[in-house]
Parts: sequence; C-alpha cells; structure tokens
Amino acid sequence: MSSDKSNIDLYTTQTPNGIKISITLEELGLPYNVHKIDISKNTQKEPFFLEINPNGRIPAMTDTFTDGKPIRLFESGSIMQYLVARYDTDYKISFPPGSREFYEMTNWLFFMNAGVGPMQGQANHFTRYAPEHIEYGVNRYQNETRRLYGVLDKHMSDSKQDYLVGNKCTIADIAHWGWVAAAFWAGIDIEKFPALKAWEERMLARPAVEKGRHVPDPHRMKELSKDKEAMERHAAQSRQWVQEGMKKDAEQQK
Ligand SMILES: N[C@@H](CCC(=O)N[C@@H](CS)C(=O)NCC(=O)O)C(=O)O
Repeated sequence: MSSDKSNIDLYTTQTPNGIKISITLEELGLPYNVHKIDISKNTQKEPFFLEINPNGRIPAMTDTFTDGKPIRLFESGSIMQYLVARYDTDYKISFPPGSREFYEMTNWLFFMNAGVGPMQGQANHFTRYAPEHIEYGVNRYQNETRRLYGVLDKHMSDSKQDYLVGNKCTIADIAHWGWVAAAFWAGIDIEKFPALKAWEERMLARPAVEKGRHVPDPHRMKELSKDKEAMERHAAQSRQWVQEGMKKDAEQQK
C-alpha cells in the first residue's frame, strides 16, 4: 500500500526550534495533530518520546510514509527538509532539488541549525539560565551570536531582496524567524541589525508565521521584550527546570 496523504503528528513546545515546524506546516497548509511536550517536566526524556527522537529534544514528528508505514523525524532541519521534499511539490517555500537556489537555501538552513541556533541557545543559557554570572560564557556566546547576525544583516542588506534566497520565503527564513524574534532574550539588540529587523517584521506579517508561532501555546516574546519584571520572572522559572534537567542528564551519564 502506498500513501501520498499526510498523517502528521507534531511533538512540540512553543520555542524557536518548535515553531520552525508549525510555521512550515502552516505555510504548506497541511493538517497536523499537535502533542504538547512539557520540557519543564522532562516529558522529552520519557520512553514514548525517545522512540520518536532518541536525542530527547523537541521538535519531533511522525507521518505515514509513502510505503504506508510510519516514519519518525527528528532535528528541526531534517523535519523541514522532509516536509518540503514530500509535500512542497509546487515549491511554495523551497526550490527544486539540484537548482542553484536549492543549494543556497540549504546553505542558510545549515547556517541556522549549526550556527545561529546553537550559539544563541548558549547565549540564552549563560545570559538567563546559568546559576551564576559567568562573564566569559556570556561574552563568548553573545559575541558569536552578534557576529552571525552581522552575516545575516549584511546578506539581507547587500541582496536588497525580501527573503534570504531568491526573493521568496523558504524553510531557510522560517528556521531563523523564531530565533531572531527572540534576540533580546540572548542579550542581542536587534536595532543594531536594521536589514535583519526589517526581514523579521516582514516574516511576522505572513499569516502562516502568525498562526504557527502560537503552537502549542501563545508566543509571548514580543510582549516579554517590553517588560523587564516579566522577563526576570520567566528567566527565574526556566532557570530552575533547566538546572534540574541538566542534573538529571549528568547523573544518567555516570
Ligand atoms: N538541534 C535540535 C535542537 C532541539 C532543541 O534543542 N530543543 C530544545 C527546545 S528548543 C529542547 O528540546 N530542550 C529540552 C532539553 O534540552 O532537554 C533541533 O534543531 O531540532
């Protein structure tokens, strides 16, 4: 039996990595079931979830593959590549495999997933979640994130196009959006990157970004960025479970 129809279950949390997938699904107009994974309660480390993503991190996804059997997907970049390869047959948010633009889109997708995501994630960690202020860690990761933002800003400003590749919103743009929209959380001032800021706002005006960013919970980064007390409360709550999760992970490796 073969299946061309989607049967998508998305396991996610409302984070920059999680909303990459809900926004992609909304852009493609695909139906999907959402399973909220509470990372503050370590649900991502439960056996049922590790069957889908052995790395114990969101986002993860299952679908019925073309052979009619279930397929699991993990790593946000891999999930996005799967979704466009299988369902974006009109190249609404991608380019034909083998084309020049396809490889340029892949360049920026990997730039996000191996560069901006990990560096900004560590900047978040040292700026918001570390139990003590470690100047070296804060500087190292904020500076590296700023450097990467500078690369993006220059690219947007030099190309004079609306999106990262070929003047079309693709998975490369979608992958970056949630991170750039949360720059302040890592201590990065987006005003210093005007072309990138304009791109971030252009992306937000897209109906699929507006819909997908609120999965599975409301995206509150814009509001949070204007409220210092709420920021501190949010950081304190997150710090607690991030530290507990790290302790559990370390104990398991002993
Ligand atoms: N490289 C992974 C990163 C995934 C990731 O770090 N997810 C975070 C949330 S944004 C997570 O699940 N954290 C829970 C944990 O660290 O246990 C991807 O792109 O999918």
